[in-house]
Amino acid sequence: MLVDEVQIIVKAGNGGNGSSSFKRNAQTARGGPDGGNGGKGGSVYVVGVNDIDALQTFRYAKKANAEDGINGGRQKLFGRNGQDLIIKVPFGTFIHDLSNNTTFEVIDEQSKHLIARGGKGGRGNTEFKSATNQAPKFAEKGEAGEEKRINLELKLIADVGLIGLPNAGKSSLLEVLTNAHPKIGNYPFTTLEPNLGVMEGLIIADIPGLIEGAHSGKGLGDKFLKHIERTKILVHCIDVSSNDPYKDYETIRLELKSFTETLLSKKEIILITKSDLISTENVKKFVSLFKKKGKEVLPVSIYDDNSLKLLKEKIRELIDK
Ligand SMILES: Nc1nc2c(ncn2[C@@H]2O[C@H](COP(=O)(O)OP(=O)(O)OP(=O)(O)O)[C@@H](O)[C@H]2O)c(=O)[nH]1
Ligand SMILES: [Mg+2]
Repeated sequence: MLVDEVQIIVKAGNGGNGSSSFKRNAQTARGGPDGGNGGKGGSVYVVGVNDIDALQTFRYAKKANAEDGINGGRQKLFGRNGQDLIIKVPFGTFIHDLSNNTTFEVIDEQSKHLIARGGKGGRGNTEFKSATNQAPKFAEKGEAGEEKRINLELKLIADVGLIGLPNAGKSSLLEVLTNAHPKIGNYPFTTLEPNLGVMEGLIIADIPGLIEGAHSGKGLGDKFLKHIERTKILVHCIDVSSNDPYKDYETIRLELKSFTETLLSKKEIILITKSDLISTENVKKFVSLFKKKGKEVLPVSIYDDNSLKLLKEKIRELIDK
């Protein structure tokens, strides 16, 4: 199951306490202060990774801690710093910090984003020695690490989104156009979560089938529409065996609109899929039916390489436009 939204609490490590101690050994009965400093607490960072499943880590675990710094010790022993915690999130994840209501997006693997700062280590009493106080007993406590509640929400970054009613042939197209091997089946809702594939450097997302009322949660609901919100173009698949293909088209368009108007304004390619199932004559009828409504459609079949070639060209053309 794709985990595409989680809310978690992250806690940076506390700083270690400074130590308060005095040199004592056989030679020195009353030596000076020798308490070491505490180590710094580990901080919590987020980095982007190329793995849409990276949020799985938080399917059950809702808390993530970086390590505390170690306390300072006698003989000026410095406490070790706590280890940082690096949280990996897929590219396209929005990090919303609920404590200060800020949001940013993780788009690459270049940068490490600080989420919660580790506490500073406390200074040991050695550091407080001065001309006027040769034997300070005071040592600092380590500072507490920051704690934050954050929401991680993935919105896939794909160039092309495949949409349509269930069973329209979306996943089959993803398979023949890209390197992906999605589950394909002759029944509705074969696809239960988005699949991604790469076609000549373009990322194509195949999402579960949409039905009337999807925007308000019907079927697999609006859960996946957010994943096509940021695509450059939509490829709308309409099954050639439908009784009323234009109505199918309008049903989906209405769902897109109800989810967010921006989906409607995206460039689109309308496909009549599985064109091998009917005669060329009838395919032409479909094409002219859409033409009358002012829409251009492209008939495709996974068994017709030429149609796939035309589709690839069309995708390129729209992306480059
Ligand atoms: N004859 C023929 N069958 C096709 C073609 N494309 C897909 N199919 C069949 O149509 C059925 C549905 O295909 P899928 O690719 O799973 O459809 P989908 O739109 O991803 O379906 P959901 O994930 O359920 O929304 C499968 O049995 C495919 O083998 C095609 O071009 N020609
Ligand atoms: Mg599918």
